[in-house]
Amino acid sequence: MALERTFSILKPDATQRNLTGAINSYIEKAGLRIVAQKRIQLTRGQAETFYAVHKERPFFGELVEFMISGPIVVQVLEGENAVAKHREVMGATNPANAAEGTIRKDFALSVGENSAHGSDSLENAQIEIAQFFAGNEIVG
Ligand code: DAT
Ligand code: MG
Repeated sequence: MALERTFSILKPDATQRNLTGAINSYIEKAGLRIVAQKRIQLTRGQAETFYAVHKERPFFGELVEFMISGPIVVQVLEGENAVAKHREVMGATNPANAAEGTIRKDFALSVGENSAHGSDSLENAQIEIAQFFAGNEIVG
């Protein structure tokens, strides 16, 4: 087991429905510590850069529009196996496929408006964290 940090977003559907505290409680109950957190409004450019890996996908335009449709909360989560643990507590991308008791099962509205983002690898976690946080903003 390794102490890791991963990058998390509470998406616009979560801030709009005032669910940030409820989702944070799932994160903390999973044993992850929120070691950095801020509420921001993404610019279109930031959203396009963040999701650049999906730019050829048919849903890219819709994804960017959604991500800039309201405030988001960006976070750094720390814990043992944080990347995999956070993916597990988020549940599957499509809430219809998400396991019971996961964030997306309990809160997501659709595959697009699915309440949460989590890094998919330690390497991507480091890249994503660096896009939104300076080192001195993360206090473990
Ligand atoms: P995840 O967020 O679980 O890592 P992903 O990286 O495959 O999933 O996709 C990024 C986001 O894009 C996802 O959270 C929601 C949106 N998305 C993915 N597949 C989609 C689809 N088929 N239709 C609409 N939006 C989709
Ligand atoms: Mg992904």
